[in-house]
Amino acid sequence: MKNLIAIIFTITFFSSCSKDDVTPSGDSGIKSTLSIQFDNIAGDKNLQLNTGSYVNAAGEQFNISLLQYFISNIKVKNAAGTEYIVPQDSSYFLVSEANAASQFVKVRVPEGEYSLISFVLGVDSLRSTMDISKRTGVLNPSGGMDDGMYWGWNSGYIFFKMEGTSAVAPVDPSGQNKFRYHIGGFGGYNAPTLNNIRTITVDLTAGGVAKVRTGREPNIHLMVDILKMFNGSTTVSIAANPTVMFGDFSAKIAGNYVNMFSHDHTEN
Ligand SMILES: [Cu+2]
Repeated sequence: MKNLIAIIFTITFFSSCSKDDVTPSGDSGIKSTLSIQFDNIAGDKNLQLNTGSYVNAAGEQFNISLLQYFISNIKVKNAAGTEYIVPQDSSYFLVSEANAASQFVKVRVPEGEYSLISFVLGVDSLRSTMDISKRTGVLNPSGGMDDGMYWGWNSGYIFFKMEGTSAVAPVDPSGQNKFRYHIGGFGGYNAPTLNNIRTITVDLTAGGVAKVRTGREPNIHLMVDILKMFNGSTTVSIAANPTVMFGDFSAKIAGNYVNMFSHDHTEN
């Protein structure tokens, strides 16, 4: 009996990717939950930390040991062009490949049908410089942020952090051939500096609009292809740039990683 309950729970839990279609209610102003799934992949492969092996456009084979990034400032738009901005205080998320639950970002939006979603990859400059009391939850730099996504007051948050190993990377003190991409830069606090804040807009029309209404939780299933970080307008070579942090080359990586996100489908 216990096994049966476990099976029913498992089916219920994993069936969120195959909901039936139902007619949505009208635009009532009542808010309901919208889920946005960040499904990390590497080309045509599912991303597997440590065990997965991938090859970039430079022909370098590598593994990924860590992948996490901030998603913030979420907005949705319906076909009529009406935009809804999720209240900013409820619009900061840390997506981590090591934490399955974190890959489902949940926001409250008015009931309606949304054909466009946009979000910031990173943390905006205003929030980065706010008093610590306004930077709680995933933004709390001191409260057990063991994921190390904060550099300090002037440099701010690391927006995107990816680490792994590759035979072409130099050997670090731990004896591993490690590469590290820690990308951030919010444009400066006292003086303008590097600004790697990027807004990503995804059209949902082809893959299916999100029908938000009470009692259902539509899920916008996005694919996040980490190979696009290497393969874009700049071909990023691990051998040439094994460690990229707060420096000019990080803008090239940000220029590539804006193209990681694509809409696969929506479960309504
Ligand atoms: Cu899905």
